[in-house]
Amino acid sequence: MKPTYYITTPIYYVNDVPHIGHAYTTLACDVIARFKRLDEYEVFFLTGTDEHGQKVETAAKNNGVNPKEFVDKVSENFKNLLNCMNFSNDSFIRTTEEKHIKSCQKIWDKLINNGNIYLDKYSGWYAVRDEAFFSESEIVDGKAPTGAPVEWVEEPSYFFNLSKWEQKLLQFYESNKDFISPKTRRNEIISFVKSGLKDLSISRTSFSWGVKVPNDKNHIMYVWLDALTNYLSACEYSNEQDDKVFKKFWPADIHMVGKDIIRFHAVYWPAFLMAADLPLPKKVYAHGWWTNEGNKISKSLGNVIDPFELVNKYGIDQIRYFLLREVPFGNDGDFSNSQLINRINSDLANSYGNLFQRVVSIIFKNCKEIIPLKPNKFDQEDLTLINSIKNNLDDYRNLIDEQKFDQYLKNIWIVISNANKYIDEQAPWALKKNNFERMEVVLFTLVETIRQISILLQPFVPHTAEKILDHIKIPHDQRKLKSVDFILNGNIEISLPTPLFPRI
Ligand code: ME8
Repeated sequence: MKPTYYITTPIYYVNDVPHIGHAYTTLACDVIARFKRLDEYEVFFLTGTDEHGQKVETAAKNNGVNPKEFVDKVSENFKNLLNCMNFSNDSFIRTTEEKHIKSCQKIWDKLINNGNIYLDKYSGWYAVRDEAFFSESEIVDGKAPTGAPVEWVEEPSYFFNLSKWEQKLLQFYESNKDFISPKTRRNEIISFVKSGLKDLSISRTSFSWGVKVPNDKNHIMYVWLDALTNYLSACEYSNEQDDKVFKKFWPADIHMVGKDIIRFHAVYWPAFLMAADLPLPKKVYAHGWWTNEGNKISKSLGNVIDPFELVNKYGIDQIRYFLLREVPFGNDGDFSNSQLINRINSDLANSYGNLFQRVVSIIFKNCKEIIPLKPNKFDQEDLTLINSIKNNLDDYRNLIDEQKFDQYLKNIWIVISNANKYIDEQAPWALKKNNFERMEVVLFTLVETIRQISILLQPFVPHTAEKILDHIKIPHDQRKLKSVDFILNGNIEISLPTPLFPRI
């Protein structure tokens, strides 16, 4: 039986259109999901939309439609982003779906039956933009610490006894060192929990766009309890008849989020799960924040980066590569058009694209359009190149497990650059006249190296890697990670390729 791997993105609020930040998180998950599939895991890759709460209700009102009509429409924009970026999610959850509503009510019942929910009254600050409660001491110049405007809320509310879970959470972080990644986030969360947790208001009565609290018509669930539960709903937590899927995939291997929502995922979520007697996810990874040419990305500044436009202008694989290569994952990054163009021209067109183009053209011209047969004997420099990926597969596995995408790509680009140097040094065009056999060994070595590189690049630049592997006629069942270990047979007829990455 294959090992399983469950990976999730945040579910995005449908108050607005998708932007580059949403595309970035889902892209990181897509790369991991694709890599794990290549490594023969059974993957469940989930994304979706967060459709309840005051923020969405207000957005619907501002658009003059009822919330259901509004969420149906905006949720489509997020679905369209999947195609646009070539994402390979296995499921798309919407929090207005029946099975999700049932899940929320099931976890609520579990929490209340376990004695972790009580009825009281909330009075304090609430920021609709963050959908979060803030204590008096957190308010800075009349605003939430995130800069969001706050309003005073006073209403009856159910509370979750978060304070009771403080020590258990700290123990859990202590015995699961990778649960919160990267390390800086872990430290931040531990000191937040150590500073003392207050019980959490988990229902609202002043508006109605949410999941109804079981047995109390006046309350709807706090949107974050509702939203976090999506990770259970999608793997059939509420399916009482059949728990196979839930047993197979829960707990999730990784919840990928932005650093803005780490507290909800690394504090509230594990506390809810412990209180409901459910197993905890293995990892929460909070990545950094993109700015646009130095400025915070925001609708009011009019500088939102539209992923649909970028892909139309530069190409899907180009954008996928740039986003994960340019900034070490976990760090904040600044989006700049000139950097994007540099990366496309230097890394993709001049290095990877050119390597493939040169090798195939030389074979086309000098070997009667046929990739030479596997030679019986290699020189040391041929083997060094051929083994540079093959001998390091576990390093690539680790880099994906540690979410070090830029390092993974840097390592591959070292091989690409070595392969380009090897062509110059071996000069196969010169060998043609005096050592035809050696020329064939050199060209074979290069195609074999391109094969391995392209297998490993499939998760990042799926269209391009597919084009190359198709071009050198690698069968689909030989494109797995373990296929890197085979060696090409050669004797394959090829045509002249068109450039993979047009220079900009
Ligand atoms: O918070 N840079 O949804 P949301 C990088 N519904 N990533 C960014 C980004 C930026 N400038 N802007 C957004 C919510 N993101 C809740 C989540 S989960 C149970 C509920 C990404 O639409 C990043 O992943 O505000 C961030 O955490 C997420 O979008 C916030 O999306």
